[in-house]
Amino acid sequence: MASSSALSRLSNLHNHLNPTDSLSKGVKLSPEVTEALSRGHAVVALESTIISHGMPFPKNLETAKEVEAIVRENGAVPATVAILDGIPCIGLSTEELERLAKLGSKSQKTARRDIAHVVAMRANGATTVSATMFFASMVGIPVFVTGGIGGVHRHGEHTMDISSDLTELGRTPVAVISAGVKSILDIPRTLEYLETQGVCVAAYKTHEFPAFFTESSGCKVPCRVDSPEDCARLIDINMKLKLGSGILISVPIPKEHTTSGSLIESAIQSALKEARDKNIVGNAETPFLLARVNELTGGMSLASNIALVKNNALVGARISVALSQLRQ
Ligand code: PSU
Ligand code: MN
Repeated sequence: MASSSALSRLSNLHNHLNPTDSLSKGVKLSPEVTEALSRGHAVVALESTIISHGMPFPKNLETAKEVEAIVRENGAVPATVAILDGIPCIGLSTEELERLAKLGSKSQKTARRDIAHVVAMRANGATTVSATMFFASMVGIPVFVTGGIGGVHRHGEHTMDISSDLTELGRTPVAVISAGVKSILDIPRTLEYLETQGVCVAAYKTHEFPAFFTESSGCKVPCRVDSPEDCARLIDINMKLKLGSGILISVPIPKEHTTSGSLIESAIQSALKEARDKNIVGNAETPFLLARVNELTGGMSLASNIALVKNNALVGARISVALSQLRQ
């Protein structure tokens, strides 16, 4: 009988694509990502909507570069995902990253439902969590770092505005490292929805689900993890059992960077009211709320946002390294 490490090597090989495979699948991998995947080294996928629609230029570019640097310093290769001129790219060059950051909201916010359209139009698309998970899974990258994921919007029980990030987590075996869900959303309903989708929701060094700008949401999580190795084991078992669903690993914002909860809450309330008054709905709502909350908090929310993304990159890179060691 083959040993379990031989089995995991086999399944690794199966997951890895060479450049010819990737072109035949209609995606382009950067040379660095191709090399890392073929050697079984740690790779961390990164989304691009956070760059194009989540932060203003030039802070977005600066942050994207710093996040990639943190991933590298911690032993993994960053693979930022975006669609450029209709080609899904996994791993961007500095020029490509700059192009995307400058395009900002002129690029199309691309969730799973938008992928075929953006590619068919040979357009530029910034991938959300759902689309990034799709591409990461396609090429065998099991770890993906972001700031916050989408969720069930407030009043979602009436509008049915539920981010496709949640259904993607139910159908794609990628671990998403995030700081939880912003309280612009309905956090308890988001967790209920993830349970229905069969998603393993874990919290890092805590029993509580974090609320992005603050460490606590008042909601407990079913699974606590205390180290990168704990997370790596969870991801490895999820893959070996072929559960097929994703894992949400929520990492609370570091204490020193939390924005005052009451300041954020009042900014969120004003921004939500404005969105309703201006009838801003659908995929425009999240970028609108992010920008308004930042204006209303005098830039404090952006500073917190950047700090937590960097912290997630650090944790995510360590998880990815622990996972590649486990699968050696
Ligand atoms: N939440 C954030 N920052 C972001 C997003 C969400 O704090 O940049 C982006 C992510 O790309 C996420 C997307 O996948 O918004 C969700 O959008 P929607 O709510 O339209 O599904
Ligand atoms: Mn939506």
